[in-house]
Amino acid sequence: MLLGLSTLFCLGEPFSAALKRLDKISVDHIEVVDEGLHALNSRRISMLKKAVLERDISLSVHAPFADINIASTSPTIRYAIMKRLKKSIKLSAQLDPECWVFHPGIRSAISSSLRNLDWEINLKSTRELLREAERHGLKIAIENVPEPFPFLLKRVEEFESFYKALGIDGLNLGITFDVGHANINGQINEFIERIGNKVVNIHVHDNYGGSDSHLGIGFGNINWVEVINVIKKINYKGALVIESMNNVEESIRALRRLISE
Ligand SMILES: [Mn+2]
Repeated sequence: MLLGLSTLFCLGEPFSAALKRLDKISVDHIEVVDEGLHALNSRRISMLKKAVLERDISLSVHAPFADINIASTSPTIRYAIMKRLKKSIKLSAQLDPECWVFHPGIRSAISSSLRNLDWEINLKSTRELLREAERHGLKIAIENVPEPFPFLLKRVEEFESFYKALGIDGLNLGITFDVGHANINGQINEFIERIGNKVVNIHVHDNYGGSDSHLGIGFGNINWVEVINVIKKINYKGALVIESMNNVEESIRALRRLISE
């Protein structure tokens, strides 16, 4: 397993400053968040390519997620969202990342009147992203997201229904398993046991099971020894991407110890 770090914790810093900071942190993998001050463009792609060559690390990209809802029931808004995501896919492909991670859609405010429409649009958008990614030779993965937000895919049962509905298209879609998010609905083991074979990317951060606080590893109530053992059982070879907002250095040390045990 590789030790990875998301740029989420330094998203408030200008991109070049963040890269400089990351240069001093020893990890095997970096997940670049294509958002805000770090939104991908040709200049930032060149800087990242240089860092990859110099440091011999692998990359993944987190798709834009602010104001993004792939299940939007408004055709105009959905058009803008898909345009932004397709731009991210196209730019990310130039980095040849392990995968491109995106969030499932959000339940519509008129969901009760238009039953299942948001669910259907979520499927339609996912298929569209899969086609776009295939055109650019990119592997994509959908992430389990936390309570209490009205996302369509939070629980393992919802993922199972989603994959059933996707049918053959689902074969090319991986899962980013977010351990912190799964802790909030008490399904860490369920995810690994039931859909562990789809997992291509893993996010790690801690919390107390109540809110999605993205704490450092060991700073919440997650039993990391148990988590790493469960992950080892599915023979996962990818990166464990730290998505903590604070105590990043401590998280890296803790995770390094856990992986090597
Ligand atoms: Mn995550």
